[in-house]
Amino acid sequence: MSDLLDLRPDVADALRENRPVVALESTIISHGMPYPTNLEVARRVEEIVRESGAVPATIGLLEGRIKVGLTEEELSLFAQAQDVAKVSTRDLGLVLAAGTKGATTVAATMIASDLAGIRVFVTGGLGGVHRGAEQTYDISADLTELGRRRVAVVCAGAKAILDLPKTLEVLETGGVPVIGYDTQEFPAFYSQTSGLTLSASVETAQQAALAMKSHWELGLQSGLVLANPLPEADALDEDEVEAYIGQALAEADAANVSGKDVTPFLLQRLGELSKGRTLKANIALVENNARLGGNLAVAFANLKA
Ligand code: PSU
Ligand code: MN
Repeated sequence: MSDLLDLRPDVADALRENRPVVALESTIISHGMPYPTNLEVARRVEEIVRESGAVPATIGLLEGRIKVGLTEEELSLFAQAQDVAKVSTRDLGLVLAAGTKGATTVAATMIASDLAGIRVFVTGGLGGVHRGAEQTYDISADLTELGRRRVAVVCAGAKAILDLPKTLEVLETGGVPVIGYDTQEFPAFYSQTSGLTLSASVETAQQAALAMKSHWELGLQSGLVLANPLPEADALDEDEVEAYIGQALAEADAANVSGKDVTPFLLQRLGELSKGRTLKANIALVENNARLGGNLAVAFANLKA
């Protein structure tokens, strides 16, 4: 295991004893939601994972180390500090070398999870192929790491701000199974459906755990996606969200927002335009994913026992 990893003692114990652990990312805390909601959600998500019988490990970079399992104090730091970099694959080594604070994206969290031996990771929505990528080439490194890290990512699909058909195509190219949980369709983050049919679906966490086991028994090095639609009661009207996305994208373009600032900008503008309703849905779907991710980690640990 890399010398750069610092495992919180309860995470280290659980991993050594083959007990279930769930990785959680910190970009959603530092760059995905406003304070203090972000801190409340980060705590609540950990609590849900614990209730399911798994140990939560929120991952972030501090003082040149990859912290696997942030303390309560560290969580609060990531929720409030203004000088936390958004860290994807390309940034990891540099931020560690500089010894500065870094919040890990899906891509960077997958790398840390894989190194630590944590096979289940819960987030809100994947990064993916941005709309207009044929001009901008903006494709999240989340998809690259999904193609080469042995981690199952539980999410509500990819964020609705993206080009979802192209995102699925890139995942297919990367050899990443995208499995619908109790659905045949790829969920669209704020809504349960996207009109895009998936090649696989499961009805239980146990079935998903079996798929992980076979996938990796083959020696495949890619991850899996378990796509979990948000609860119906929390879903937003698709046409309404589309209108907000159209406006937010136009504003991003006008303000020359590019690169890693695009996703945080869009999420924040959607929250403002919807008067907080997209944020509320985002919270509901992350909590919903934490529940499923906890169960998945427990089922996967039972297979190995
Ligand atoms: N899921 C959420 N909110 C977020 C993210 C995911 O509900 O803010 C973050 C993840 O960290 C993901 C990142 O990796 O957005 C994607 O950023 P980009 O498109 O720049 O790769
Ligand atoms: Mn990007």
